[in-house]
This record gives sequence, C-alpha cells and structure tokens, in this order.
Amino acid sequence: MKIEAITLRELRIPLRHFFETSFGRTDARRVLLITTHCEGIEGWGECVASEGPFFSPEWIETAWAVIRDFLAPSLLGQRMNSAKEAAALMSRVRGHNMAKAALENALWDAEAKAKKQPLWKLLGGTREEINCGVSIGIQNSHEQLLEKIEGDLEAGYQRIKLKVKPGWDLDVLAKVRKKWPKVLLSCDANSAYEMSDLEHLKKFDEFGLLMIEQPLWHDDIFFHSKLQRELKTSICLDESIRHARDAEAAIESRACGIINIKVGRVGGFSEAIAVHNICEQHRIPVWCGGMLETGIGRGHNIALSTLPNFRLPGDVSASQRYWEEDIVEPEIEVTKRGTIVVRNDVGTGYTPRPKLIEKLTVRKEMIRSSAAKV
Ligand code: OSB
Ligand code: MG
Repeated sequence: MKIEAITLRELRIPLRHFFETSFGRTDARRVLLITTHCEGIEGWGECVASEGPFFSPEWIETAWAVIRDFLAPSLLGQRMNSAKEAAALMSRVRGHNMAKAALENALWDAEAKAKKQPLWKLLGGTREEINCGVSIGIQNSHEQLLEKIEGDLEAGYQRIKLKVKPGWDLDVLAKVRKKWPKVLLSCDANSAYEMSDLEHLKKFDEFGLLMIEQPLWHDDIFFHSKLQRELKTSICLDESIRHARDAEAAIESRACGIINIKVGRVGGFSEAIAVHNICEQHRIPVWCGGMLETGIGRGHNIALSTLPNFRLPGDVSASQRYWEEDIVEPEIEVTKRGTIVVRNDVGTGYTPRPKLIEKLTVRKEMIRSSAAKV
C-alpha cells in the first residue's frame, strides 16, 4: 500500500438536539474527515477532536494543523504492508492522539478494502452483534431528561448513562432510579469534581450505578485511586487513559474497575487494541466510548466493539439519535434488543455518501507526496 495523497475536509453538521456535558454545550459539529488515497483505494477516517479544547487539549484546529504540517508528511510516499506501521511513522510527534487516530484508522479502512475483508475481522473481532447504551446529556429540565430516557429505553437501549455535574447529579439520579429501579445506569462527570467533594461523591453509592465515569481531573490517575478506595461504585476512566501505559498504571494502582476505550483518545486502532488486551489480561471490562461521531467514526467504533473484552454496552448508538441524515449508507441502526448487527461487507460496511459530504464541506485540502519523497 503506497500512500499517494491525503485529503482533509471539514464538514459542519447541526445536531438534532444539543449535547451538554459538565464542560459545555454543543449545538452543531465541526467534523474533520480524512481520506487516504493508496493506489486506487480510498480509506476514510474521522478525527474526533471537538469544537474546542474542553474534553482534551486537542480541538479541530490543532488536529488540522498537525495533520497538514507534520503527520501527513510523515506518511506520504511511504509504502506499508499494514496500517499497524502508521503509528511508528507518526511517533516523533508527541500527543495529538485524535489527529493520529484519524490517519491510522483511515489506513486500516484502506487495508481492509485492499484485502477485501470486513474491518472488524482485520482488527481481530469476534462478536457479530454489539451491545448498545446511550449517553444522555444535561437537559434544560428534569422533565426533558425523563422524556429522553423513556424514548431511549423504548428503543431498546441496554444501558443509560447520564452526564452529571455539581447541581445536576444526586436529585437527577434519585428521580431516575425511582422511576426505573432496575435499569442499568451509570453517570459521567467529565472531571467536574475534586477530592474535596469526597463526601458528596460517596452519596452516588446509593443509586446502584454500574460506574461513575471520570469524576476527577482529566489527566489524573493517582487521586482516582484514592477516591476508588472510598467508593463502592466502580470508577470508569475515560479522559485519563491516553495509551496502554496509562491503562496499566490505572489498573495497577486500582484507580478504576472499568475502562472506556475511545479509539481517537488513544491514537488509533493499534493502541486501542493494546489497551483492550491489557484490560483483558487483568480482567478489567472495557466498553467503547463515543465522541458524537458521524457514520464514519461510528462504523469504526462498531468494528472495535467486536473485540472480546468489550463486555459492557458501549456509547455506540444509532445515527438517527444525532443526525437528520447521516453521511454514510446505510445509516447505523439499532435493533429492538439494543444491539447493532455487525456488517460483513468489505471495510466498515458503511459507505460514505460523496454528494452529501461535498454539500456539507466548508473547507478542503489535498496533500500529495512530493516527488523528492517518493
Ligand atoms: O465523555 O463520553 C464522553 C461526547 C463528547 C465528549 C465526551 C463524551 C461524549 C459522550 C457522547 O458521552 C457519547 C456519544 O457519542 O454518544
Ligand atoms: Mg466520558
């Protein structure tokens, strides 16, 4: 596989309903898509960096710049047998995991197409159907939240995750638990609390939660391990786990009982598989997180979720929960059992819709390998 050119594009797509976390509200996405052009085969990747540096230090502008100026030049003109080789070629750049992942994952997509295989099989997946949950943002009122939960449970979703922050936590969880005593329920604080909130955080134990996701600082492991000793509820780490070494440190220091794997956050499929394997060795269950992806990133999340240690329902849900119209065909659909049946077509099985993508594109740049590098 020779990498001849790389296209970056930015799409602007309104969300059907705003998505609010402890760090802010999103009404419309700025989506960065990558296409790798390798000897007549196009690979597609989605960069999950957000509209601002609030989930992590990366955002769409840093991702665009680092891909254009450093990462794409390190790949262009290279020949590789497998997309696994991409991470080493980009390793001189520190951090910028979401930018790296978009490129590496596009190359995995291309490799699957070149080998005429489904991507999930190339990744080593074993599941033919994946279990789905939903992540429900902070709403304008409790009533609005209860309505959303009702709709998602009716649709069949197996687990409800609520975004929480100080002022939108204990009351909300109490109401939801009262109405649905048995539903698999968890919450995600996106780093909204500190160790001084210990007594408050202990009260979360009353609600029989499957987990509390990322209660403390985005870059912390040590204090999560202190907190975990004080809580009955399992901590799940999201933001803090940037690579397999972080997962090892978190497991060894007992900072969490569960890990959320986001392929963008850890820098691509190779590292995501490494995190998965370390967790599996230590019997720590994992699940696949989401970053409000279009069908391109969603297709990659589905493929990753077929690995055996993805034992808990993930945040991989139907296209229709976020988009009026997704940019892939078919759209991602969820069964009444709250599952996604994995497609056996070549690649992800979800094909980009070129006309719609073109219509939504607000910026585009193609970088070719220079003659000198070839
Ligand atoms: O922490 O999991 C998170 C969305 C944006 C940023 C951070 C997170 C989320 C979600 C969305 O929870 C999950 C989804 O894509 O459905
Ligand atoms: Mg999270």
